[in-house]
Amino acid sequence: MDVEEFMNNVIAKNPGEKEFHQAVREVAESVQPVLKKNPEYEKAKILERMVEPERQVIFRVPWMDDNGEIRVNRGFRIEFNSAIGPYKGGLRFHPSVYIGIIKFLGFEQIFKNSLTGLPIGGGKGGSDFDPKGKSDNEVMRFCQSFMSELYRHIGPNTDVPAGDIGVGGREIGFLYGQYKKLTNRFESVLTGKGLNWGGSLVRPEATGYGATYFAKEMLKTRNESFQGKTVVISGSGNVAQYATQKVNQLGGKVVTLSDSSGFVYDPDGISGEKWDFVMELKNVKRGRIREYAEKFGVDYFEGQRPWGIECDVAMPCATQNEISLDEAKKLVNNGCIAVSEGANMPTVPEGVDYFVENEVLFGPAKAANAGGVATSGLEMAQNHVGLAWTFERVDQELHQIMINIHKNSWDAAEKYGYKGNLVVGANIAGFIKVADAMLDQGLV
Ligand code: NDP
Ligand code: 2IT
Repeated sequence: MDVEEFMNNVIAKNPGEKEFHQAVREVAESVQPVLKKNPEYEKAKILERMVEPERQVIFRVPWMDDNGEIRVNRGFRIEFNSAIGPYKGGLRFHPSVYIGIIKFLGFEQIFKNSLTGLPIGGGKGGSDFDPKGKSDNEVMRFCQSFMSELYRHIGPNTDVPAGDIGVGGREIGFLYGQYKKLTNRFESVLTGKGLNWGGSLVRPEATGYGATYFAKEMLKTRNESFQGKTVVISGSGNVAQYATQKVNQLGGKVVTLSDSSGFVYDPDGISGEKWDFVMELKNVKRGRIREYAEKFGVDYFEGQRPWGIECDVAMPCATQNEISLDEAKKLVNNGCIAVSEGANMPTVPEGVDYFVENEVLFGPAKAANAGGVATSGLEMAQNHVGLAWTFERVDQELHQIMINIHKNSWDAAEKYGYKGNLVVGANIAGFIKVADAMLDQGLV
């Protein structure tokens, strides 16, 4: 297959969706050796079919703010691929959301979910709604309006949304309440639910823990561990918070956290009561990370990202394209040996290439952050049998899934002549399972 020609078609058909183009190009390039070896995939136009979502829903979300003013947002749910299971993927509420963001996330989700080894297809949704500065009541009214349309498109065996940026426990609660009111059904239609109403232990921790377990596996291949390592983390939301906790537990020291306004640098490490402060600040007070620097008397860098700080391991846990090529170079120059992507597509393509060329242990998002959706799969499994597993059991399953993802990605890379390249390995391992399922199911 000629990748340039393929990409020209994708770009012509999906104009202006640059994040989607970026995600598709990486997969298309990675799977070329597989297509060469297995002409049946090309003959069945598997890749051409994969880049076309099975269904895309775009809808109006009107709601009333606390001043009685009417606001209108746009809602999305893209049901990308159901070859191996019901559509599964998060909802993102952020002002930057447009169709190109939801499509890149939904496309990535297909391969990520495949890597988990669980029967879940790929989907994603969200809205350009900005939860920042909104009251709990405003968030509730928005979520109720959003679900008033979404409910007719989802279901426990059809499509099961969860959280992403701007959608956490609070939002999942309001969404679930409205779904239940509209359908009169208490069922596993969302994950990330509260523990009292069908949620799973470890789901809040899962993405951050998983990305850290993945980094641990990468470090092992060089007889290294987190013990005594300095770790730079971006973001201070769900993924960053629990990556920080797990790094601390494994003997590492996390020296930075950030939000969209800037980053804090705490050379003594963010742990213990300092970590508790972040949890309260971000999840209850919904404040800014700058307040951490004020509270503990450390440096705050307004408008900057943390990649210039010296570290052994970097974990981008905020958003897409948050590590530029220059920042990748800075990290390598400063001695960074491993990068584990907690966020989705946080490194620009040139940065990914630079890490790989310089033999940095690089865990691409669809492998490294798959622990979140994997644990969502475990939440669904518990819901289906009406049980709630212990923390230890879920954590063990999550840990084993991350070990398997690392091994399967490693093995696939080696098999196709890209030893050590987990970008190629994860794309290939994720792709083959979905491609084979599509072949089995005929032209649908
Ligand atoms: P949260 O909303 O809990 O936190 C997001 C964090 O990233 C905040 O600190 C936020 O800062 C920062 N951030 C968001 N957008 C930007 C931006 N444009 N520029 C700079 N900083 C930004 O989200 P999560 O922690 O859940 O998600 C973080 C990343 O992890 C995302 O890429 C998400 O897709 C990915 N992910 C999440 C999973 C999950 O289970 N939650 C699973 C797998 C991946 P601010 O508050 O200032 O906006
Ligand atoms: O990007 C992701 O994998 C998520 N936001 C989690 C999706 C899920 O269904 O748990």
